[in-house]
Amino acid sequence: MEKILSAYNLLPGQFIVETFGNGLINQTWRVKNSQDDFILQKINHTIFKTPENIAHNVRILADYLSLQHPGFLFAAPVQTSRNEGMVYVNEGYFRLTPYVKGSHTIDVVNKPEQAYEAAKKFAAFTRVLSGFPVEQLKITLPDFHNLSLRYEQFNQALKTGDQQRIQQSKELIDFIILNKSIVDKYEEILQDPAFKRRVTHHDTKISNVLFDDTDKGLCVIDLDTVMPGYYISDAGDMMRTYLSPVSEEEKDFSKIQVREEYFTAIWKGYMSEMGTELSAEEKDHFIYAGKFMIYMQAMRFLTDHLNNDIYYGATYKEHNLVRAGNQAMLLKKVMEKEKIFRQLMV
Ligand code: GN1
Ligand code: MG
Repeated sequence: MEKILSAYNLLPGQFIVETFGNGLINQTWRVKNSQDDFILQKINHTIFKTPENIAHNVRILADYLSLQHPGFLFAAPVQTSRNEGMVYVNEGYFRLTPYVKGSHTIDVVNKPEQAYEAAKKFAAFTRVLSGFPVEQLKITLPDFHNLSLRYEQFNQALKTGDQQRIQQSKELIDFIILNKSIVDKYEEILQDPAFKRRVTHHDTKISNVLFDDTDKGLCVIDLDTVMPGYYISDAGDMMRTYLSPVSEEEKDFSKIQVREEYFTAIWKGYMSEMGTELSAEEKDHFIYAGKFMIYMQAMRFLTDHLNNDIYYGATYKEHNLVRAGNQAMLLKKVMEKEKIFRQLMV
């Protein structure tokens, strides 16, 4: 901590450091005293193999926004005294971001207004960057939302994964294979000129939005996975994480529900900013976005279970199997609601 804070010309002895948040990949702390308040994050270097790409992306976006949309709130990291966007010490890569005054995050969406606000903020992020040359962004996680590759990795795990786990997971394996048409549709999208590659956040869970004390959205945070992508990643991950009152961690699947008013809130919030940017074809795939992301997450958790939890880790033996089953249940429930959702897309 000493070395890290010194790189920012901060005196370590003068700060209180507490762990913060609950992401699966990066570790986060709040670093504060009576004057200053920061969020410190350790970038998971085994997953983000080129952390300098993250720093590069955030820097060029911050520069663009300060010229083109100076009023837009963007959570840019503090530069070190050597004018770098992150510090490297023996323990890894760290970056410091100012804590946005008066902001708070939430872990569970329990009011449709929160879903609306979040969807609006993620959409605004993509919209204000619609003039930004997206190919200038570096790839921080290759093939992150490449569903075809995820399907291949799943197939690979069926060959080389833990035999006993494969036997025990038959039902879920079959479910993934049965819904392979979601992958086929993704491949059509890749070929479709009506789908535009845009500045995409790729991790739109609710805890990545800062709210003010009146519950209005302030800005989006956690910019590691900002890369060129399709809007279905962002819209879909909101559906994955806001529609149900319980998260991917819930073991009692009877609690998994798909709440229509939250679907409406995501749709309206997203379209309030992106409605004029998206093609008719893109909008028409709004429900598909949800299926795309939920299916991908079910498959990623299942693949990890078959591979003995090497990616996500596990706090109990069947952890990733439970998460995969949870997401498969969520997908089923979303598919049951497709007709109703269509009618809500006005
Ligand atoms: C990971 O670290 P966190 O919780 O923001 C993962 C996401 C998954 C999510 C599932 C880089 O995100 O893709 O949707 O877990 N991020 C990475 O909880 O793999
Ligand atoms: Mg994240």
